[in-house]
Amino acid sequence: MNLMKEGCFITIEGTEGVGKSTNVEFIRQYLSDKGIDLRLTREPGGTPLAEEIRELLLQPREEVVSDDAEILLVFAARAQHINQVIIPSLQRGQWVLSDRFIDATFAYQGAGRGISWNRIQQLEQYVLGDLRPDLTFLLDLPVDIGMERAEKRGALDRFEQEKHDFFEKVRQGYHHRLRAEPERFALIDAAQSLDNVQQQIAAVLAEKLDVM
Ligand code: Z5A
Repeated sequence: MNLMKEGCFITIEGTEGVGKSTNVEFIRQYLSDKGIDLRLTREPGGTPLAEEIRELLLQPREEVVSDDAEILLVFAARAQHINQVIIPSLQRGQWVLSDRFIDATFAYQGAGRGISWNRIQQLEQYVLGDLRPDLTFLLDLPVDIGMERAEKRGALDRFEQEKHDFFEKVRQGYHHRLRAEPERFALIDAAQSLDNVQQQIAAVLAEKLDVM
């Protein structure tokens, strides 16, 4: 795939309840105030077909979902999302902000479920080609606090029903990604007050806008 992109591709990641949705809205507002044309999207999802796959993935069910089926559904949704939304938007010069992307797969399916990173890299190469985020916010929070915040929201989806140990592995998976590519990540301590979190996010975005 020949990726001639004009816009900037930002992703936001973290374990559950870290405040991604809350801060996606903050980033949208911040960039809109700076006159940036932004396409907001999410994974799994972002197109009608990919949103249907999201439903399949999140729905609690009695049948055991194999790790291979899970990761292939994640990448099927992603292939659709990349082709229909992310690449066309970037090529038009829009910025794209995705609530989760490829790092979530290394964290959840890799560190969490135990699928080898080598296997995930093969799928990454096949589905993403040269596409990678330009900037990734990693909101980091002790697992217990995130689980508490998520539980307050009501019914838990298939991932949210996982236990503490699973999310601990996911959190470590994200830190592994951060250590491998520190220049792409902005690590934000999500246990701080929302004001402090958003001040840090704004500072990172201001720097990004400065160099563009
Ligand atoms: N998944 C996967 O396995 N593999 C993949 O490749 C991808 C995804 C892409 C759905 O993701 C699931 O898909 C996800 C992994 C899997 N499952 N899990 N877990 P999702 O992003 O839709 O689901 P989520 O992680 O549960 O995100 P969320 O529900 O949208 O939570 P959030 O966006 O991080 O948090 P929030 O709703 O913004 O905030 C939670 C609460 O905390 C809320 O009441 C806020 O007001 C409050 N909050 C936020 N910030 C603060 C601060 N700083 N202080 C105090 N309170 C705060």
